[in-house]
Amino acid sequence: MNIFGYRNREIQVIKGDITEVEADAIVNAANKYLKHGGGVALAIVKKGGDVIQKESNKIIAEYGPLEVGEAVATTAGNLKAKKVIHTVGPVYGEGDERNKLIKAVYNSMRLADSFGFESIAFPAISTGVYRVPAGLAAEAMAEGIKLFLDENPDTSIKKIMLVLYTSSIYEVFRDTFKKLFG
Ligand code: AR6
Repeated sequence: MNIFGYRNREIQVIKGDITEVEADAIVNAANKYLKHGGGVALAIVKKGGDVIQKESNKIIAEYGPLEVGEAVATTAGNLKAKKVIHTVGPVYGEGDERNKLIKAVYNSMRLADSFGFESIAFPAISTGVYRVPAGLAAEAMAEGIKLFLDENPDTSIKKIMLVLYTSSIYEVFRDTFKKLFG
């Protein structure tokens, strides 16, 4: 584990499975329709229970599909977290990937803050099915965290965790966060 600090907040870069993490909110790398059919989304629904997909369906029925960079919350079902925050990252090649990832991180943190949460855990958004290179995702996610903490110095969030599933993506995030926060 690697621990960094920024504006009196703790940032942890961890290799692991986000469904096992103890955090008030865990973030899901979702699609616009909140159809949790693969990747980290499927792992979250499998362990958290079908109630997560059911609440997701309700959100879509009521509000329509999400925009890239938007974030919404559902129950976390059987997971240790209090909420799952679903955000939509960009597909590599669609354009403006960096800003869209910054927005996804910012909006997820804003939502966690609105619940008064003290901890939030992120996966490497867009680096699986959506094919964004890990270096680009790591830099943009770090920038999103910085921006949120710069603009919201009194946030309830005290701990931000990056939970990376594969060794290669973990190494890229560790090195990038060391460069930017170390
Ligand atoms: N814990 C942490 N990270 C994980 C886990 C886990 N249990 N499982 C996978 N990852 P992806 P995307 C990593 O594809 O690229 C889904 O079908 C994985 O190694 O889950 O944003 C959605 O429903 C990768 O680094 O998300 C969308 O349709 C990272 O999570 C679409 O994929 C993200 O990979 C979203 O694609």
